[in-house]
Amino acid sequence: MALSKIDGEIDNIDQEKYLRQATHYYCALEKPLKFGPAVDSLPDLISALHREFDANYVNIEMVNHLMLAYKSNPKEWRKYAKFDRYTYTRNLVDAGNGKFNLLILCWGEGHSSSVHDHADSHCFMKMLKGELREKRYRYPNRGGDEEQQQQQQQQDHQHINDHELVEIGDKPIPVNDVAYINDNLGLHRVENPSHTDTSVSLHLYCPPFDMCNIFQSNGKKIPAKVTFWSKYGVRNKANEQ
Ligand code: CSS
Ligand code: FE2
Repeated sequence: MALSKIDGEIDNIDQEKYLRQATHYYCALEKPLKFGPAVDSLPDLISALHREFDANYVNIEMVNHLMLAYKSNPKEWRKYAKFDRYTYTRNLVDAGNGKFNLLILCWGEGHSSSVHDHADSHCFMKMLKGELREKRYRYPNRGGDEEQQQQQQQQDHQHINDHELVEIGDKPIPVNDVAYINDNLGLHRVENPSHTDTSVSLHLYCPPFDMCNIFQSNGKKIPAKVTFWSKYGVRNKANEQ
């Protein structure tokens, strides 16, 4: 299991490189750590995250533990859960002193994201209500380490067009589970498969980002700005950050 370090002293490029390397082999924990702190409410979770991010390094396993240890209570998160008829919404719950963003995402019936990356940040996604399905894809043409080059060679050998998105996973995320992804692990597309029920998820991104990339099925990468639908329970009418 990898530990990841976020250190203000290293510049952004080093940090990006560090995040890619440090989290390449990371597998999310399925159960909370045996001796990790208890989390009894959403305010508790937010305080514990602030304590965790106070240090100039961050323990990704501990963040995963905290997200898993919180058990969804709609009374606590309802005020952040604001839906739109046409698209999923991103609602800021806490800006984490600039070190992380905690968001509640609200997915109407059948809503989905584009295929996207996470700007070299860590992404934790915890289900609060309903269902979400996550499809993963290999990050197309990501230069880099030996293993990726080997994968690329295998695909070339199998005559897989390296420009097309290659699906590498498809799974449902049940309520209270936590999914983890970073750009090393690939891209994803998230969908509420239900046509009768909404879903709600809690996302932690560290470091925070306001741009990511979305991908067409031919692998073409398009930069996209991400915006907040509401902040701290208050609707952002301009739909801007
Ligand atoms: N990354 C997407 C949601 S799926 S993790 C977003 O922040 O909008
Ligand atoms: Fe995502």
